[in-house]
Amino acid sequence: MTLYGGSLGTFRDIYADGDQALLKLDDGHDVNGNGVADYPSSAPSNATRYGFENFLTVNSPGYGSSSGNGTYIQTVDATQLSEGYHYITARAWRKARPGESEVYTDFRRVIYIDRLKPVSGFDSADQYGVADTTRDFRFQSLDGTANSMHVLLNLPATLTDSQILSLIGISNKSEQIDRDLFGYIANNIVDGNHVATVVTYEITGNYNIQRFTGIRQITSLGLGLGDIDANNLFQVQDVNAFELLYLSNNTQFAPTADLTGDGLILLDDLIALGTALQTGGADQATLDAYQVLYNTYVPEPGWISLLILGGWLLRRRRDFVPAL
Ligand SMILES: [Ca+2]
Ligand SMILES: [Ca+2]
Ligand SMILES: [Ca+2]
Ligand SMILES: [Ca+2]
Repeated sequence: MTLYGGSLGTFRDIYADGDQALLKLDDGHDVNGNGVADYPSSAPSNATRYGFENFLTVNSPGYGSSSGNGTYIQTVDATQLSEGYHYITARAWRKARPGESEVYTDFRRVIYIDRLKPVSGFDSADQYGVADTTRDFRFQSLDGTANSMHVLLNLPATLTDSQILSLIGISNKSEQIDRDLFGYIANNIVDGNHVATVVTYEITGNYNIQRFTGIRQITSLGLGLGDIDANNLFQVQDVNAFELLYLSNNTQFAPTADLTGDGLILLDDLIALGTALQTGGADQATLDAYQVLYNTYVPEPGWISLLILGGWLLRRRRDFVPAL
């Protein structure tokens, strides 16, 4: 309702009363949930209503009411809205006399929907600059809600969320490259299967911790999988270093020891290490050390199954090569 004050007192111009109000979400969305776009035509005659929706919860125009005040309410099922920012426009029209052009006023609000954790996805890990050991680990905000991202490389799998959050700092903060793309540049990347723990934040402070495994990087630092200490040699000390990692029960991690690329150091990595050392041309001392490792940790097959398979009792040859 519009009131005009003056020396003659106050009078009401009923043609200034609201006559209709409509609602629009973003660029047009079935915000009233009736299953249709209420004003789908973009024809010139419909141009000011295109993409708008009727208020269905309460739709009480001011024109013709005793007070002149209109009330419009729409209950919206927010579970049907995507994560992040949405733009609401309520448009109210004045009652127009015949032949008058439309007069309306917009009322705008920005809302933020945050029901879910912000989800990121691995994008790429390409060389950055001239050094082949410098890589740019890039991650994309898949729901478009990330406003910052931290990338922590090669953390062991057993860290708790609170332990990971305690490591968040400027040294692992990524750069925002594009609207939904973040990059983290790291030096001295060894040849191996890297793991990135990504902590994504959105503007509400809601966060998500994701672990991306098996990010294979081929670099000049180390011979790759099995060269645990990345000194460009396969040696007995690699076998010893692997054993320590294996025995840590994933409280430690090294990209050179995760032969399977699952972010864990497990028995299948220990078994695969033999092939890596053999094909990598490890010397006999190293292969002998590996044989001891294999004999120590790879369980012998059960006697019963041997009986069934072989028909006689024979201890399995404890040579790692045929088992591969
Ligand atoms: Ca609708
Ligand atoms: Ca969210
Ligand atoms: Ca080595
Ligand atoms: Ca593994």
